[in-house]
Amino acid sequence: MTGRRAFITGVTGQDGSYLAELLLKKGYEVYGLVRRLSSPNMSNLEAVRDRVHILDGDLTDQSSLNHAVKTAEPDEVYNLAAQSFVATSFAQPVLTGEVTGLGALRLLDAVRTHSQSTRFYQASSSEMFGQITEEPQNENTPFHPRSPYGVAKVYAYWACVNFREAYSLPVSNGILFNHESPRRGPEFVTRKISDGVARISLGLAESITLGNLAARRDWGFAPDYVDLMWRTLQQSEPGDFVGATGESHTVQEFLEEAFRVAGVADWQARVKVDPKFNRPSEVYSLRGDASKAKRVLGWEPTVRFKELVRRMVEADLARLSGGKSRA
Ligand code: NDP
Ligand code: GDR
Repeated sequence: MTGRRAFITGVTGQDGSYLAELLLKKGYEVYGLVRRLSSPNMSNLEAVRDRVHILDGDLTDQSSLNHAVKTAEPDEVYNLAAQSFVATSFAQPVLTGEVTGLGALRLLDAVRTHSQSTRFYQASSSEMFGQITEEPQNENTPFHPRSPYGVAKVYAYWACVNFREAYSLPVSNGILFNHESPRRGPEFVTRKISDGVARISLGLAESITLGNLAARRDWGFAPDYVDLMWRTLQQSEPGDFVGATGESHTVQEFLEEAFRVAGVADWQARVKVDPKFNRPSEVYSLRGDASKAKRVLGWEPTVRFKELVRRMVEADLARLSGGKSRA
């Protein structure tokens, strides 16, 4: 496929960078929204930086979004930008609402005004399920968000459904469960563990300090999930899709596996627990049912739990020993 144009917000993030690479491989012209930072961080985009058209803008600034949509004239928009760290959303709830919630509405409005045939993908989240009422969770499971982040994502989700219903716009939600990679931000628990365990293994750190080890998540591999995003927008009818592996593990299981991969014995002696990492209201357990994505999109995750842990720990070991890391 050639000649198609895609506009990605959050292009410097974990998913945005993998998605940019995937779409470039498929022949798309790729535009990415980047907000001004005093110290720009384009490290995730390293491999494709010179092939992505960077547009300045911010999800809190309507005029920059209008301008970006007019400039890119996209066939497909992927709204991946967000204040995406759940813990920070408790400390900065209004900012999180502005960016993660209203930001999606601003972008929808820019598309409605300037580019009505554009297909729109919203990065919705399993955090919307929050305090779960059934397991596994699917597209019909009720939402009960447990953080300002989850609340903002529910707002954005319904804004998308509303624009689809009110204006017949081709807007879709991917309700994605946790997905990780060597490009995962260092505060998220999987990367904090892979980096911490690699440091311990190389003699650069003594221990790692975490919060709730009993939390359970359905962890997949980010490149699989950006493929789901693309498949979602190839459908002639818009819709909402859960993306998940269907398997869940505890933070402790992730830890044990990471220490095993790094060849460090006696993990209990290396792990401290500090309640400062606990959240005011926790999401204890999530596990997704992606059978609709399999049936309609032909999507299936290719990387399972142990392989994911291995890839992340090995990447951090390589990076910390001076090798390549962020594949
Ligand atoms: P990241 O945190 O890695 O990336 C977030 C991106 O948003 C970064 O590029 C960041 O830019 C950008 N951003 C933040 N604030 C603004 C703003 N005000 N204006 C414009 N851009 C902004 O997230 P992921 O790649 O992990 O996730 C992508 C999306 O998917 C997010 O919306 C996330 O909430 C959602 N999601 C993620 C899941 C996961 O497990 N990874 C699961 C379900 C949903 P900068 O580099 O400047 O900080
Ligand atoms: P999550 O990811 O909140 O699921 O959101 P995170 O990795 O931050 O937490 C997962 C679980 O681990 C527990 N935990 C810790 N978490 C962090 N960050 N640090 C710790 O030290 C720690 N110890 C235990 C947490 O309490 C939690 O239960 C991610 C983000 O990518 C969202 O943007 C996305 O929407 C969801 O995944 C699906």
